[in-house]
Amino acid sequence: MTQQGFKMRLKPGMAEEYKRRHDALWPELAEALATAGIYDYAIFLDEETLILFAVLKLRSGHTADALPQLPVMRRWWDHMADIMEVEPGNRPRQWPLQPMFYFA
Ligand code: RM4
Repeated sequence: MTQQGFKMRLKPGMAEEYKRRHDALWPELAEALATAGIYDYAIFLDEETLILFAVLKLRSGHTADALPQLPVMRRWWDHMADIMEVEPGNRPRQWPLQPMFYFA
């Protein structure tokens, strides 16, 4: 297992909508994430800066690097592009975070 933390950024005024869309996460996307070896995936919002802090776990042998090629991932990113900061192509802008502490 490895753990990964990264941040993304929400557009102003979109917190409720972001939460609403993730509460209704598409089952086919949940399946794609699980099949890629992702679990224990959480996203928190810092309301002051609009930073979305994400933390997830990856099973050994995971295929998370191939997720951006999946049509369902692309569709989800298109669906989210109006409420998050995204790169050209609608992938969310993402900044890696350094692990500093872990208590199991
Ligand atoms: C986020 C963003 C991420 C995705 C999660 C499920 O808003 O689109 O890329 O992993 O949703």
